[in-house]
Amino acid sequence: MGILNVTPDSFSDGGLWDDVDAAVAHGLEMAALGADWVDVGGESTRPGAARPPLEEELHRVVPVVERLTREGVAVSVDTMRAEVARAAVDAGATLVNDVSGGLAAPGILTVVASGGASYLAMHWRAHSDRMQQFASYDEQGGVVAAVCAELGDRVAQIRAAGIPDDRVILDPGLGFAKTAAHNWELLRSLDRLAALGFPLLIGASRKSFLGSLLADPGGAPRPTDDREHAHAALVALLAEHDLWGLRVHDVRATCDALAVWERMSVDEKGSG
Ligand code: PMM
Repeated sequence: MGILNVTPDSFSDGGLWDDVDAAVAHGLEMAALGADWVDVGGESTRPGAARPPLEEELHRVVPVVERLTREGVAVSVDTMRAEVARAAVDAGATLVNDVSGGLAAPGILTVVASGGASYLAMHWRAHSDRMQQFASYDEQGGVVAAVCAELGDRVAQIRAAGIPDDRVILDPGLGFAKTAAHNWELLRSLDRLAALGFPLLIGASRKSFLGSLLADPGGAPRPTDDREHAHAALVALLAEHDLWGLRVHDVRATCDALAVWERMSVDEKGSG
């Protein structure tokens, strides 16, 4: 899944694609490079981000969804708002990527149920301006147990809204109310997340836990646009987990890493 943030302030690609033509061209490029989905988002969720007004989010997202869909690209919409999900589905999006898993606007579940789209529910605890205050999991038996339990609660709400299980994908939400240590622990525990019984998507691309891993000797994190090699290494390590998807900025680097993994898992006679 290629990331297309049509925002002025996302942490990695903010401001790059806020013109519709540039955004559509980038979406088409990611699809041509091998992205099965292009994920169009009009709200930055980097830590500390303020929310855009509804009208602004609609204005950013809908024309891009419409144009990419018309070009035959499978589009998901990255939104927490029911109104944006509705408009994007009407414009052709077939997947709603809700980082709040329905907590920010419960009405989004009804929109998804009635619109026939699939639903990607991420683990989330609070909006970005205060989410890091909620990065504590000790009382719930640790981050993995808490994320599994809280995603399980989301699944109950999703089912109650009438979205069938075969249209649901789950995501542990790396970096959302999580420290770097929490993210690594979740990545080491994908089998426990998979035991929830739903396909999984992971979004690790260029996130700050990679920046802190690669910090310079003075402790300054590696800049956002220089974390791709580490991400590609992570992709190759994650490949064995049969994930539903990876949400990434660099589609080519991701596909290259997956090609290496795939070739390594085939023996010399060409069988798996
Ligand atoms: N991360 C971001 C935004 N949307 N959606 C899902 N499902 N999973 C994620 O990990 C995720 C997301 C923040 O990253 P960005 O600013 O690069 O889009």
